[in-house]
Amino acid sequence: MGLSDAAEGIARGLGLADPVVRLGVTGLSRAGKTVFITSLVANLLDRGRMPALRAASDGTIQGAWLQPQPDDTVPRFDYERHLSALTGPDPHWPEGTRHVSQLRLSLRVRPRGVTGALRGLRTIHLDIVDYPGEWLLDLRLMDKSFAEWSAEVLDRMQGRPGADAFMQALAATDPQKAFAEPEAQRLAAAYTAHLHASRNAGFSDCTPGRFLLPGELDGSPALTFAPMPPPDEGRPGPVWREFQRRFDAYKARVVRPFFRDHFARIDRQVVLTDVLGAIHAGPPAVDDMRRAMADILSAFRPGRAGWLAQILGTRRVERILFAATKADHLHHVQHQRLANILTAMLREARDRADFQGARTEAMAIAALRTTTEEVIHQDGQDLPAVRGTLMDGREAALYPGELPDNPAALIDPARGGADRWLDADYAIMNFAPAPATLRPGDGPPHIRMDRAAEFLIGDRL
Ligand SMILES: Nc1nc2c(ncn2[C@@H]2O[C@H](COP(=O)(O)OP(=O)(O)O)[C@@H](O)[C@H]2O)c(=O)[nH]1
Ligand SMILES: [Mg+2]
Repeated sequence: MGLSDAAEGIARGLGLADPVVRLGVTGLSRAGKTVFITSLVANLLDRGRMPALRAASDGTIQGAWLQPQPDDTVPRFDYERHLSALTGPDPHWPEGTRHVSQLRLSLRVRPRGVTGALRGLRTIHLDIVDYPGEWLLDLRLMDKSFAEWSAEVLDRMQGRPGADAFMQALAATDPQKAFAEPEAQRLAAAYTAHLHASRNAGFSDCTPGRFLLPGELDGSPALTFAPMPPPDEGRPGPVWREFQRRFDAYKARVVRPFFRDHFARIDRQVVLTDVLGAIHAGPPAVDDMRRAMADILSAFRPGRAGWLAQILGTRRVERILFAATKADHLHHVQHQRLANILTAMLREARDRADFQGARTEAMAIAALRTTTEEVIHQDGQDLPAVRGTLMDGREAALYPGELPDNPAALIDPARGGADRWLDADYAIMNFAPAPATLRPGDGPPHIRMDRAAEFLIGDRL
């Protein structure tokens, strides 16, 4: 917490400062966080395409502008660069980001009602915090010992990409030999390679999250360990003991500060999920995503005791939106199905996490719409397709395949690993942002970003 932030907190306590809503935006890497924030901000600055955000359509929002954020040590979300990537003369997707970043958007609003009119305009600050979902999944590490975490991870690893190479590296390690850093690095590298390969194959649940997105911690001891099988006759050798120590350091020095400094201060949260990508990757990836959602939800409702409850105090996230991104890959006739699948996954996650904390909702969105709809004729059938520009510049109308009408058809077999869905053109549907000539007052084209904004912040405006 920066000094200006502390001062602001005190002023707010006295009722002097403008209200602040802190919106967390998370999701696994490539889920669409950067594009979401860029589009949200652009569409709040120019609100022509936000009819379902009531405060925008009824004129409550009189103005919006960016201004310096209160946290001086957190990198600023590079809005201008991302926007010009998406909407500039040569539209392209922004580069990946791998750390926390933040942006403050301030809104000038006209209070509603008779007394409101007497009070004049108010200012509300929207602090948007972008952080990797991988870091949130580290929560599950916190109440586990190194032995418990190792057992769980080694059990889950079977059959996932890169598992064999890691198991070989483990087998080549003599547990009773003296600890040597090169050996630790070899094991950590094999384990990290396995995590990357699993992520690329569509698996969500890959801990420790910083192994995938290390940032400035790359190469540090806290990130140089790997899971190990239980020691022989309960007598841990030197490697095991050092890895246990590093695992504990990772929790204390990496995971905990993230929850304290960033997570604990969030009021509203959007969790972006590439559900279409997971469905395309196959049933195990869907099953894994469902479990990851339960883990994410449990972060928002910690038990009464425990370290996270202590950090959070009385603060709670009030609303959580789960959004299936990239819905512009589907003709709108399939959007409801996508939303139903996400709702079903969320319901399961809620049951599993025993969740009653915040209001939650599930929605299919596209932060940046890259396609138009078209019906194509194929093998005597009319297929609801989408047309867009592929990354190589060619234009194409493609049919991604059909989602099941009943979400259970997709989620239940997921556990057994049965049918496949979205096997048609989905694999080659890699659309580039469409060149856009924005009318004055309009933000970039999207699908349901206005509904997302209404759910997330509408009640505060
Ligand atoms: N078609 C489409 N693709 C998207 C959309 N949002 C994100 N993507 C794709 O997903 C990739 C990752 O998005 P990004 O925002 O960088 O993900 P992040 O890693 O979560 O920040 C982009 O490069 C695009 O290829 C969207 O609204 N529509
Ligand atoms: Mg990003």
